[in-house]
Amino acid sequence: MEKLIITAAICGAEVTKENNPNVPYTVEEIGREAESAYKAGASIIHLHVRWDDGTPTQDRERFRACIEEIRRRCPVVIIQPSTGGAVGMTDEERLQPVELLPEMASLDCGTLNFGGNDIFVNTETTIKNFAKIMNEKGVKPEIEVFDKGMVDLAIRYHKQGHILAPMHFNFVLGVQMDATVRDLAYIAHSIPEGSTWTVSGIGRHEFPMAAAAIIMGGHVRVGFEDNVYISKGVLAKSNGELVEKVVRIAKELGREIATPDEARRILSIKPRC
Ligand code: KMH
Ligand code: ZN
Repeated sequence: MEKLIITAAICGAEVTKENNPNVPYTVEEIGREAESAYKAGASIIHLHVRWDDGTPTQDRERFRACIEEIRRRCPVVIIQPSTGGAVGMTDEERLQPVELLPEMASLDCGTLNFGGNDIFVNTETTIKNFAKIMNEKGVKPEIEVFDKGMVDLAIRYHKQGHILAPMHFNFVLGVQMDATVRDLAYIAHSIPEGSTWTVSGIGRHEFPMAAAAIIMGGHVRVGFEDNVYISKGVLAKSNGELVEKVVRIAKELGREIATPDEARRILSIKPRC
């Protein structure tokens, strides 16, 4: 089995300091949280950024400042900006961090309900355009799928030449599709041979889905974007604490942790010079 790639989604766009006071907003806080996750064993930082008051933004210069701060603290970690941003943002807003030529970026492969009246819109035109720009710039997409239909859509777009192999999927379970071992097994068996996958279990599903992925040979995402608790009713002190828990589970189950360079090899990411 390959070593385990741990991604830390340190910030997100929806969770706030009211949910957990340790959710980072400022450049310094984002750097601190990325460093805590990296030191604990994360090789990828899935990155959203905020203004100092907590408002989510896809502003290119804010991303630049946060990426520089993360690079200063952990030069080798893989930084994966979000192109999902927050519900309601335009495609142009969302694409801004890709201009900074990160090694990876998220690519959301479908539209879904996002609570209340919110709809997270990803039309066919959006997905194909985002994929085209990422291909042109040599940015490896992490294909975000919230249900099995989005896997099918990604495979269709791959066959049409829009999304390149080897594909790397993130199964976000517990929003639209259930976060059960049955559903994880179903979706993990639906991706093409040679693809890789990670799972993000939302809320209380974070660690059970992590344990399942560790056993199944997949990879794991944790972090405040998905879950703010270290155990039932106990807020996590940092993203690093969430990563440490995954590392402990993996060690108990005999799975080694990948370094960023090992993650680059597993995901076929060409390092930037
Ligand atoms: N905040 C969500 C609307 C991504 O990062 O690509 C979108 C999201 C997915 O978090
Ligand atoms: Zn995200």
